[in-house]
Amino acid sequence: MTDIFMFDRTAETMPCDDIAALQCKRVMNTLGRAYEKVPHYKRAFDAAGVKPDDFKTLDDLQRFPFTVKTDLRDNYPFGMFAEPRETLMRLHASSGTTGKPTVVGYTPADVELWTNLMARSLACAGALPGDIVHNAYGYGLFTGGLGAHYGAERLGCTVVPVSGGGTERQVILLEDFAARVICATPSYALNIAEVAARQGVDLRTLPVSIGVFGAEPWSDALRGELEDKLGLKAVDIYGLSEILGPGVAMECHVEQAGLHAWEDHFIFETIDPETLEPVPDGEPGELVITTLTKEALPMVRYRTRDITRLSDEPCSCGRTHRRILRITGRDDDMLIIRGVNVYPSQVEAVLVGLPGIAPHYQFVVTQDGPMTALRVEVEADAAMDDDARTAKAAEVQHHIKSIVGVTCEVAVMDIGAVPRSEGKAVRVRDLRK
Ligand code: DLL
Repeated sequence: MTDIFMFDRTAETMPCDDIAALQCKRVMNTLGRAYEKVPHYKRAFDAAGVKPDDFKTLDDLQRFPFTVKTDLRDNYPFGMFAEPRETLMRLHASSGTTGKPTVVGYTPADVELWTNLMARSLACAGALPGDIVHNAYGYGLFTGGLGAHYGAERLGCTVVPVSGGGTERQVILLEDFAARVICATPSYALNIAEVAARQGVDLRTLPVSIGVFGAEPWSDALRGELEDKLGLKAVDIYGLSEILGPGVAMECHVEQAGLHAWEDHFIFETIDPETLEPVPDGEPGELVITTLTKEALPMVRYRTRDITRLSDEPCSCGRTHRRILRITGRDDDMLIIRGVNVYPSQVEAVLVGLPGIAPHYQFVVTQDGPMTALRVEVEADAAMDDDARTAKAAEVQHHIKSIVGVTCEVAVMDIGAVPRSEGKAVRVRDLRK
């Protein structure tokens, strides 16, 4: 790694054994602090009959209880913090579908850690000191905007803190400021590309050449579409508020084949969400993360609900951290339609690139007697008469059935009828409740 970076990059290429030794040392600290400072962890460890001292080797982590989102809700707002509220520098929150938000807190050291990991992540994406970074992640309680902002500044970039929304203006700024890097959700990047086309701006001719896309599931098919429409290299970024925010794992621009999970600061496991037993690398499972260096909000075996696979295939970029393969979706977004498990991103992969269909879609879920029924609303990419629409719907339905294995109704809507996103896309309208 070159030394033009203003943060330490040696950990990215550490030998795997050294990473494991570091994890072992650091996790003892997390377990001890959680047990001593957070009543929830004391109760949970005691109920499971384990003490921090029982941890001797990394395998022992499996003896410790999981933490789940409702633990944060039950201790709302500050009950999970391991440091006094007065010492915190920042609060963020993510809104749930029901009730109170999930609140997370950061000490100055936590913000410093986050900043460095985001700088590391942006460099991994191919960003360089001196680049202009157009940051279209939302600023506010959502961690995307400020997380990318601090990281880009630490990397030595010039940040355009545009946030989400005002899409016409986004296009003007991309053109006038000539950013080399754009940060956005993939669905919002697609929206920007569509608005640019309407404004007569061809984004492919602009200097923007790296897209740092994440915060929601997306498919390799959409990656191809975004690379084509924006004329850039699209890389995936992963993170969640409960663990840090963006910058927990990042795809490298070299292989674009899964996200390097920053194992010097987190331990990653995958489990079967039903049996809670570990699943081997390469098999799909729910991602479970333990923080190693967070002060305010230590997380022990946090069940993310995100379904992915871990890979220890070496990467030609030289980074040694194992990779998280593309996240197919959240366990709680998975639908079971006539016995078939289906995630929105699987259907996205079918739709993108189908002739006559725009890459915008939404699932509408209804109850049909004892069965759950799925209607997939897609959009025509040009005006269509009723006969053409019916034929197109049958074609899309056939593709979904043959590739994803699920039978669903398909509605081909007018251009613009599927809602556009300015942040995380709403992929599912559940009318069952
Ligand atoms: O979405 C943090 C973030 C901001 C990540 C900007 C990347 C870029 P939350 O709002 O707490 O935090 O939502 C976290 O979003 O558990 C996943 O379900 C989903 N998610 C995040 N990144 C990806 C990704 C931010 N690359 C939740 N692929 C996570 C798929 C993702 N899903």
